[in-house]
Amino acid sequence: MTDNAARILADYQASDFSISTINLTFELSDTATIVTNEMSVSSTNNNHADLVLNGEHLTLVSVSIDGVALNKEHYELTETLLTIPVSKSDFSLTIVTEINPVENTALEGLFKSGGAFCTQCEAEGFRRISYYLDRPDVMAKFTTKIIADKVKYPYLLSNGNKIAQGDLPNGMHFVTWQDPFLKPCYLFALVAGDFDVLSDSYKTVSGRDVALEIFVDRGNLFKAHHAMASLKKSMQWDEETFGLEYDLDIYMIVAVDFFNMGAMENKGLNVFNSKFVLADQKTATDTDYFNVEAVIAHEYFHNWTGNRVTCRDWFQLSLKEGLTVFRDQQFSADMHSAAVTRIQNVRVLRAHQFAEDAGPMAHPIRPEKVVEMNNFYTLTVYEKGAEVIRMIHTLLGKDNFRKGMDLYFERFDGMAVTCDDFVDAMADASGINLQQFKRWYSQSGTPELTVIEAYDEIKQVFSLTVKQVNAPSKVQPVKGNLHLPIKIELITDNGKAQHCLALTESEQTWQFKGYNAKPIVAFLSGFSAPVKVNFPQSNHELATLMVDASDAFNRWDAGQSLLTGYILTLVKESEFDLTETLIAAFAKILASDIDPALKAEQLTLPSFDELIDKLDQADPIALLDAIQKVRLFLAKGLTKELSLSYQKFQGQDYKNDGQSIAERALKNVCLSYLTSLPEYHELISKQYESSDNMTDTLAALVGAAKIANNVTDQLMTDFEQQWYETPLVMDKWFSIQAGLDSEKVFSHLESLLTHPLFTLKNPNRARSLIGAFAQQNPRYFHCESGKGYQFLAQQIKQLNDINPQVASRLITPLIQFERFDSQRQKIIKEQLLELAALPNLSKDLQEKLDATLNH
Ligand code: B3K
Ligand code: ZN
Repeated sequence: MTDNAARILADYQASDFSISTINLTFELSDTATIVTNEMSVSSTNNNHADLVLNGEHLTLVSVSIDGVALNKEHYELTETLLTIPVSKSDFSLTIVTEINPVENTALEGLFKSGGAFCTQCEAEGFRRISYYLDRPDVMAKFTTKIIADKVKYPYLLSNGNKIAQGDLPNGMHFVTWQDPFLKPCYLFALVAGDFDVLSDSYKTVSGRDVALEIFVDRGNLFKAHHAMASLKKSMQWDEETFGLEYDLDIYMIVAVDFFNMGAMENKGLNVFNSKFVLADQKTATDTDYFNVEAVIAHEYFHNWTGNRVTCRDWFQLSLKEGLTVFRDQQFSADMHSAAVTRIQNVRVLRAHQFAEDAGPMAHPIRPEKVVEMNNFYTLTVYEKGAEVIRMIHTLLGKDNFRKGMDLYFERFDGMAVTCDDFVDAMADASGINLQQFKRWYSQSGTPELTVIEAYDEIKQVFSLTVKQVNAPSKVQPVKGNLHLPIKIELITDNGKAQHCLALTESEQTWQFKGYNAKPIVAFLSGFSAPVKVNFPQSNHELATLMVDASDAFNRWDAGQSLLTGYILTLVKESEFDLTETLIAAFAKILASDIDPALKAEQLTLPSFDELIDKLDQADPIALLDAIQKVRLFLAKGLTKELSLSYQKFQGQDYKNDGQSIAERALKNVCLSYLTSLPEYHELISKQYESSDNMTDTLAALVGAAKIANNVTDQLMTDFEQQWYETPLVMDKWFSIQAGLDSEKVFSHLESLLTHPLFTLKNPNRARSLIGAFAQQNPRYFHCESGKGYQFLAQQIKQLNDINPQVASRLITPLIQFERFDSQRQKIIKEQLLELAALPNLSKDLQEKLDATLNH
């Protein structure tokens, strides 16, 4: 089996060996850390198999069994495996390895982030620390001793409880930690460094005191309070909502600047990207505050959904991720506006998950074939996975869902299980049959629904027919019908009626009696299923729904459909007249007294990514021009109203409560419309200069990047000088420059690559420039010359050697090239072929390029 061979779900076999305890000793050093790993190993069957341990980028120092050293003839060593023939069924195995944290730019295993040592083991990073059975169904009790220089590394942290500590000769010290819970190695963590610590405590519902500690870089303590408050809210919410209590005496969070993703739920010791911990008025936007709270909650919720009950194998990743995303979404909905939270979830799904599900890397939420597991931490597994859990919640109802969760923990606490186990617990607890529903786990692609209305005036019967199509793909040529809940509302002059329809067949018709006029249908209330809907409703009906539908998602969605209709027509017909219906509908919204945050969502145009999904092989520039026309049309038609709303909320003192956040959101949407008109450009520098918070400052700068004139340069220079020493804010600065709406962006990009603060080695920084350009500057990323694509491909080439995970994420817009016109497809394909020919192509990129080029 070669390294790049795919692993297949159907090939799963239980391990021939178990490991009951593992004692790790780390002698930390920048370039030569020594890891001593003593394991108690037992055979689980009579297969008499060799013990095959995973290990990568390790220097093996020694191996011994029951204290007897093995020499080289006694084992076989390759770049990825250590194979040891064994004759006993129970034995102690000690392996000593040497690793080089400083050279580890992939940021998997043990690495250095600034001055601190830290680890990232999920999915398969532990094998870069020591030889081990690196799979989630092998669960052991971990004891970890860390030895390091006392001055440089005063804090030595690992999972569980501290059981010993002391000083050692030569200025060294040690701390020993023991985690009483069995866990797979992907949940192992170690951190060593010098930090400021924010300490607090939480009394659980049963009265236990839990110490809470947040570790941040020195000088950043004042930015950790929001994270701490978020943690406490999460702990309380999980007790109240699911009866789930924290289980150790201490919960630690460490913020680091070098991190591949958002955060990691290691047992008792979460490691976080500092982006999702640090927040204060001056440096964090309202969105940053929201995200810090959501990610803190997400990782905390993993303690039960992920850690106490974990995955049998990595194909089951959505067991913990889909469920935990659903839980964090529910939490955010309870903490803030449920409607706005839901709308934002749907935007992400439509803009990005649908594209993934239609592209070359499409996979079911439970993938069946994986080359590099890190490639499967996707919007599909996470966000669509959460939608699947949400549908179970809708089909069962809240109370039955809770019963299902209780049964799930009763059956599986302390175990490594499958998605089927979860769904079975839900079905058994509720008595609701979920057999057909399980297809959501094995089928990829976004289902498409077509809705047909019929009204019989004589019988006074309204009927609604819904068809579902699950289009075949190369990998899945035959797909079955799915079981999905469709919530609707029928609206007439006499009233409104809500229904929840269960669609299970390819076509079903529902009849509603006693209608003396045809009702207007609000379809898919709350976005009750992750589907595309083809339901031609008239502009008049949509305008009515925008105001009259009971469900906020439906009201918002009707507005989005109306706007989408106009924009897509404009893509085809450049001289199409925009009607007053649009102006009237949006004027009504602006004048209404609904939550300003919801207004902001209603006024926000569907994004480029959401729209391109509705076109076939589109010219991206034609789409952008159409969006711009509608934006200008609304700005001109609603100037007075926009300006009134803007003035109403501009210039207030900063407050961090829901109402103020909502008002800022609305104000800044108004700003972005108004500043598409030259006579309002001056608002940009005015707002920038008077701002007392990052939300308003950034909104002004985004506006500046759109107008791209000398004011832009001035503001950018000012901002750079002010924030040069603050990495997370400088990330924003890089992103805004990457979004410059001018041909000049290319020369800017080139000079930013050589900016003293730029480095591809820091994932946040790499993403802030390269990712932001590819995702937030469609006009120049997709420019006809192909320069944008070339720029991205060049950077991916370098990242391939530095950090394959980051490279593999950034390649997404290129592999989805079939969405664009044939000329662009050709240029992108050339870039992909060049990348595929790289001499040291990582398996992360290789898997995606194979799927794309053989699509
Ligand atoms: N479980 C981690 C993600 C690990 C990603 C590995 N490439 C964070 C989370 O989902 O909570
Ligand atoms: Zn997660």
